[in-house]
Amino acid sequence: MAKSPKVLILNGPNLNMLGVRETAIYGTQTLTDIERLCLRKAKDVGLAADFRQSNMEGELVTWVQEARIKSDGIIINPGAYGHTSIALLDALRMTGKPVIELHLSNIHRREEFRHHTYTSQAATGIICGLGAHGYVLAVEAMAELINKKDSA
Ligand code: CA2
Repeated sequence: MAKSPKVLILNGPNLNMLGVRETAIYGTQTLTDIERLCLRKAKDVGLAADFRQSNMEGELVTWVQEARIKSDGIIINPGAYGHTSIALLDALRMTGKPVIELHLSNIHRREEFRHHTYTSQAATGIICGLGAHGYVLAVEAMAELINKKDSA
């Protein structure tokens, strides 16, 4: 049987604190709850998911670099690094893989400094404001992007 295509799901700084504080903005689900949702949906749509979180920019950059060889697509909630990290943008651009950027909150309805994200310049598509469900939608969309590429 052929191996399932692989999606790397990355989470940036402070997302390990989900469900603990600021639940009015980010919801009550923990990152572990979200991981479970993603793994279940990935299985449904025939993807193998690798779900990770880091508070360190360099570690995220290294994981994105590795995805060039190890993964077929990347879903990333870059957290605040989305607003600041040209390094992450450069790494995402280098992958040549479909990239979905995702934010739990609607960053455009929040403080002005959250309206711009560098990383979105490398994204095939962006989801924001749909809470944890955004991750499920992103996995579904990623399966379509990968399958479309395979049949092209
Ligand atoms: O809405 C999102 O998913 C964000 O990427 C979350 C980031 C924020 O900096 C972005 O602007 C939008 C924050 C990560 C979560 O931070 C927490 C802080 C306290 C308690 C729980 C999470």
